[in-house]
Amino acid sequence: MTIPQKVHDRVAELREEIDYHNYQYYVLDHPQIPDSEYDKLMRELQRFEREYPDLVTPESPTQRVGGKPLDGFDEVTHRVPMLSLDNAFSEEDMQEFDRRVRDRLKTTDTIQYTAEPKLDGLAINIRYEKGVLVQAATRGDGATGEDVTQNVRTISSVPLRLLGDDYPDVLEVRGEIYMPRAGFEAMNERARQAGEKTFANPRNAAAGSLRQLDSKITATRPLAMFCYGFGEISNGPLGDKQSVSMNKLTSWGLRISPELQVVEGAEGCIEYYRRMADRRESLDYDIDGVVFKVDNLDLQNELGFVSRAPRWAIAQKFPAQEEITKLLAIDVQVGRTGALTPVARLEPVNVAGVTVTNATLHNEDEIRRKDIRIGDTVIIRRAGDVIPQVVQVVLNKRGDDVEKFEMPTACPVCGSDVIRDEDEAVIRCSGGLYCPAQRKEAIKHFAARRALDIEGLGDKLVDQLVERELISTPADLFRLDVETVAGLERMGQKSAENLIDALKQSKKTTLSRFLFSLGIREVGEATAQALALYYGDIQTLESADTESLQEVPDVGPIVAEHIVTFFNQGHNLEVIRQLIDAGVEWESPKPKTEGEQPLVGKTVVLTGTLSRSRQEIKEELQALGAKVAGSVSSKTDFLVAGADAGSKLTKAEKLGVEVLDEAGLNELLSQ
Ligand code: 9MJ
Repeated sequence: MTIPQKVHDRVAELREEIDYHNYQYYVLDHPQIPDSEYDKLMRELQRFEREYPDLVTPESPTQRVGGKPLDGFDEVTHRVPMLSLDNAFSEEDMQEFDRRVRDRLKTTDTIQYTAEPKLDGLAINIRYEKGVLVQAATRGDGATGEDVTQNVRTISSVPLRLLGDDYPDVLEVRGEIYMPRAGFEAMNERARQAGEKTFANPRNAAAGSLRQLDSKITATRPLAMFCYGFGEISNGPLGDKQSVSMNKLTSWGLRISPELQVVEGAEGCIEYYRRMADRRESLDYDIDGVVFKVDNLDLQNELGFVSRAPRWAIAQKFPAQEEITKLLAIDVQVGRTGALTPVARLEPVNVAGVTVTNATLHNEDEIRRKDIRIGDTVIIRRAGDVIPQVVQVVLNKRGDDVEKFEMPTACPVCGSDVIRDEDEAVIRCSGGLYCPAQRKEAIKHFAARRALDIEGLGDKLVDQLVERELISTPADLFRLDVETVAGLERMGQKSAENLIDALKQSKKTTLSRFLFSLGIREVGEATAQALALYYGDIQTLESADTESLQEVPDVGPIVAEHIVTFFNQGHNLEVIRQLIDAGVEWESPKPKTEGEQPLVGKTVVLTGTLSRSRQEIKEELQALGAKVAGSVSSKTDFLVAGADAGSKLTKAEKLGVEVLDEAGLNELLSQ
């Protein structure tokens, strides 16, 4: 069948456009079009390829999910061995490393190092020939690994074809495949709901996903990749520095860490380590340390290797996020929505700087699946802002005196029957607001910092107020007086006055906070904000039907159903009325004013090496309302240019875009 030239042209155009948008999305973290537009482009390309199968090429963006499941993985011999890293466990180790580097190089000059987070995933080597991905292999023992090409092709942040035309004929990039924490938690939650096995941590989940023989399964797993190094490259290195070579990769559509930076000497390394340690919990992926590499490639060559690790690199490790302790007892907590959650009481253990005494066990099925018994020795994990979890039992430490756990058949707080929905793993108390536990939790949620933000109304105080039957709904809070509060345990005249004052102040709020504070099931902060913006007032929302609700971004059929159910309950409407009568009020939502966000409407581009990570600077600029773009255009207001700035600087100068150095940036940020 002859294919019209028009079709050839359109298909080529679509592929180029899709590759470009992948690059904007995954590499620059700066999408140019909404997902729906991207999907349209994909569908159009798929239609052409269905109609003209001869047009399909392996590197077409439609061809990520491979054909038949494999019987096993082939072995791959790495053309350049994949090294491991030496570890530093303290600042002294780090200084010692820098001293060794300088001694070997016989220099007293300050050494420049690249600094980047050490991802806790799986090392991979990806080979591109003439810009096309031809092979991906695991590290294995460093000399030979496994061919996981089919699986790596399913990872959206790995380009199947490089962008531009100035890449070498053969380019092997190395990096880490990992699973972002949010994706990991969501995947485990789905598995838990479906009664399936969960993964212990994101690393295991990434490893398990990459070792699937059926790439259709891998394609459903939220994997991602950052590049950090090189294997074989035709015509030698990409630049004279590690940092320059790494930045080259981004221009071809490969992703590097947005935290990558060049630092000066041991001091710069230690400063970077401390900064990343502070930010560790807030990153959306697990890191187990930071990696420093001598930036100058000639110096790297001069230093060479010992056994299997380069002398020019070191990993400075963070404290572990998993520890072993003993499970002393299992309590059952009743949450705001009545869900009964088994909670492990632990022998106190320090996990990455925090003493952990409790961990969630999620639900009964999870306890069965992991065969967790009271008295067991267990591995617990604490990462990010997620509640500590029991990962697994250390079976060879199990004694004879361990006890199996049974979930209660009545609510441990109010005695109501418990119910288990057919398709849910959760057991719930049927008592509703009759149950003091649910009442307490609803009021704590109402008072929380992200809700009405009632300062001084702590959990213990709420417990007391409910137990003494002084309040039973959030609206009752506003009927409290100083005298009553002053009579409570651990309260005096002054703290009572402060609380009543804080209650008064909390009445001035925003619609989105108010909606969040009501504790409607599945309505978190983001959804509350979307609802507030969409409806503008509570009356319209109260009478919205499920159809209208699903017009709101992020609201699906289940959330819509929860919202309608909530506003159909007379007692909920009554509480809302009482709150408004008590003086709770808000202004109609409006965008932040220019005074709060002086950079609204400004587009900033960052380039070159700056003294702080791009990610950090980007977040600060965004907080002031600026848009941070990946490439310079006539719409750019400022280019912030650090050391070794390249083509973006040239382009900005050509277009007459204002160029700022680091001092200029700081001035912009201090507005
Ligand atoms: C990780 N895991 O993030 C290296 N790594 O370099 C980084 N690993 C590495 N570099 C040479 N950022 C061998 C391993």
